[in-house]
Amino acid sequence: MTDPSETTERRFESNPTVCPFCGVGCSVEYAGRGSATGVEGPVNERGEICPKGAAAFDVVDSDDRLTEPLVRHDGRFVTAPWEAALDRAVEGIGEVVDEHGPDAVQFFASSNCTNEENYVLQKLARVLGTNNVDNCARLCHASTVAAMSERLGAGAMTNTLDDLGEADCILVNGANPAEQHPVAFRSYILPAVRDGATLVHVDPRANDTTEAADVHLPLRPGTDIELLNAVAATLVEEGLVDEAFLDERTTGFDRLRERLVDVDVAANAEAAGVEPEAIREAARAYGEADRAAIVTGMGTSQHRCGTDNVHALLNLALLTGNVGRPGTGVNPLRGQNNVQGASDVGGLPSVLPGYEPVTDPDARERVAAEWGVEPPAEPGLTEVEATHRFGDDVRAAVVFGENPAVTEPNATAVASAFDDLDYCVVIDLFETRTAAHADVVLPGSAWAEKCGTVTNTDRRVLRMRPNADLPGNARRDFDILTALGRRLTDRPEAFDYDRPEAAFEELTRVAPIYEGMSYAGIGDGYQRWPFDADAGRGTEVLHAETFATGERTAPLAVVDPVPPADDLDPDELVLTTGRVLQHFNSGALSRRSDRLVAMRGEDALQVHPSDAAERGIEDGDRVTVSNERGTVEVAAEVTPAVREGVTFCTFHYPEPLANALTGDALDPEAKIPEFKHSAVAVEPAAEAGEGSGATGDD
Ligand SMILES: Nc1nc2c(c(=O)[nH]1)N[C@H]1C(S)=C(S)[C@@H](COP(=O)(O)OP(=O)(O)OC[C@H]3O[C@@H](n4cnc5c(=O)[nH]c(N)nc54)[C@H](O)[C@@H]3O)O[C@H]1N2
Ligand SMILES: Nc1nc2c(c(=O)[nH]1)N[C@H]1C(S)=C(S)[C@@H](COP(=O)(O)OP(=O)(O)OC[C@H]3O[C@@H](n4cnc5c(=O)[nH]c(N)nc54)[C@H](O)[C@@H]3O)O[C@H]1N2
Ligand code: SF4
Ligand SMILES: [Mo]
Repeated sequence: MTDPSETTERRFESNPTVCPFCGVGCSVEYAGRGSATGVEGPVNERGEICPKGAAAFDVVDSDDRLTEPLVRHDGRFVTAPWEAALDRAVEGIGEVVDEHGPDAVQFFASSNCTNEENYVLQKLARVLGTNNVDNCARLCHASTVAAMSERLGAGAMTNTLDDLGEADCILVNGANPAEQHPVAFRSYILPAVRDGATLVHVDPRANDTTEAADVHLPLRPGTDIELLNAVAATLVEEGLVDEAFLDERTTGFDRLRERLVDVDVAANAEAAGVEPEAIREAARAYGEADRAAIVTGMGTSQHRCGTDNVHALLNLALLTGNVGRPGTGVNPLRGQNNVQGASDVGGLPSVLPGYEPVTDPDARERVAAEWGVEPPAEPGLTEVEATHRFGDDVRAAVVFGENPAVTEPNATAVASAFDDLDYCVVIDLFETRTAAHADVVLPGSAWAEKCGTVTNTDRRVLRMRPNADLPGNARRDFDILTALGRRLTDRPEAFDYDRPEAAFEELTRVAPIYEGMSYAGIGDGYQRWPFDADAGRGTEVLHAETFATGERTAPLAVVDPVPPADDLDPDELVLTTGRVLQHFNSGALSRRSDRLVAMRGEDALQVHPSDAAERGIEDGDRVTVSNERGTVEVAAEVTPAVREGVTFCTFHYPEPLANALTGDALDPEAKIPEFKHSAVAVEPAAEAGEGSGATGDD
């Protein structure tokens, strides 16, 4: 590849910033010739990065970037000057507000964007008069956050990446960090394993993480509670619980023990489809370790019982006293580079910046003192609830850096629901499938074109710095959002920031967990929340003396199995979906990179050899995958890596679209979708299909 600075007008310069491609938060900068290089940073201390990080500039420099605002004219998009496009957006949204009230508008915040941008977006929603703002943490760790907040008082990683290195046992449940958080895996988890820590991997598929595991429990998707209850029962039965910790730091042990003595480990093992002895081995590894850490991901969280799955995991940590010390805890690895921050700064419908409930009058008053307007007291809609109500009581949407027409479940229905809206504004880098349903599309700024902060998976606020100027007439997201705030609300002065830093300073005044932080304080390093302004440092290990609830004790919970929403016919397979190393989420970014596409071009459906043989399917054959929600065609990858009865594909490609098949069921508490369990029929495709859309639209 030639240096883009030589072939285009755009200017690139090297400034340490944060990789956009996962929540680990590696430091990268422009290295010339269209490439990123790792630079020594707080997380990647030796400058190490993964293949996605190395390809991160391919997105910035893609020819597909939107460079002019688009407005719909006679059903088609035409380019428009900024003023005209902003006027149209404000008029369209304004009309819906006038006619139906502010709760008829849904705001999608962006886990791919900065704290400052998300802070302004949620402020815009709330100053307009609605708490209808959510980000794709809803699709991701909403259930983890719900369970952990309820039991421990905070939904984030209890511990740090650094102190994972001190664990003697690491239980990875429903996560594949070797591919999804590569630097966390290689630089933190793997060294602990090489140092003697036992790695237990609970995942229906064997993947790169499994390769390093001592124990692999290839459970049936959706049976985590059966499996984790059997682990808990073994801990109790074999005396591996921490009596002193149970006495001092927990409540409800007697009740849980009563239930666990009734758990038949062999029966639960059978329900989960694993060997009882493997469950006992995992329980012993975890229970006998001095310091045992849990790492959890989407395999745990993305179920209609996602919150209960996490409750079952939390029981293990509390039963064995593995909370509040280095090398222990429950550690959700977060998704995009700012999914933690988008939530921290209030991009959620039920909490204000810093997780203060919207229902708390004191919290609302504190915010009102800064904004001059009190935010509404009623929690707003979550994003999947909202799309289910498009055209009904939700009449307009502002979608900032999210692609729900590809990434929400039952996406075909979601895409057509967008057409039921009276008005839709999208702010993105590309003409995505979601943008295709918009009235106005505003061209925003990519990760390397912005200044601001992001908060990584272990609660570290890091600075982003521009490495490139903007393509064409694209604008900085921060400027787009503040312009919308000034025009849409009756408090234009509340959106008059001269720079992102001013929004960050305001954030530190309204979000208690960020109080005392500053750009200068972060510098080339980081500041971690909860931040102690007097001591000038953050808390590394949460819940040491008291839990973040303020209590000395946390409750144990009785958790009963919940069947998945889709019933399974005997001739059907369970489809579970997820990710691969070379691609990212909806693919809008990763498919812009020739080098990532060259590493892995098309999607494939993993099918177990015996399921394939039964259906007359051979490796590489085109197959159809169908259920009542849709039918997709894809190539089969016949492999024993998936367990019998289970099939797996990614959601990185618009065709075939995993989310054509996933269902509408939501966790009742966290409202997270059931991405990890759908019943599907798989059969050979009638005739050779067209190639998949690996380079098609988004
Ligand atoms: N390369 C790459 N990295 C990424 C991303 C990406 O798209 N590509 N996306 C980022 C984002 S937004 C996120 S949220 C994280 C997600 O990171 P992960 O949580 O690692 O993501 P997934 O691959 O969705 O799911 C993890 C594992 O859950 C397993 N699983 C499926 N069903 C079940 C089940 O019922 N029980 C259990 N125990 N396991 C199950 C899957 O086989 C899969 O290996 O990754 C981030 N990093
Ligand atoms: N079947 C299935 N579906 C899933 C999942 C699964 O495991 N299985 N996982 C779910 C999870 S965990 C997540 S997080 C979601 C992800 O869902 P999304 O957030 O919808 O997916 P992304 O591909 O990250 O899309 C982000 C959009 O933001 C745009 N964008 C990126 N950076 C910027 C920026 O700086 N500025 C602006 N303005 N736009 C930007 C991109 O072009 C893209 O269109 O998918 C969910 N969907
Ligand atoms: S591990 Fe994550 S943050 Fe680090 S380089 Fe890879 S994708 Fe980027
Ligand atoms: Mo995510």
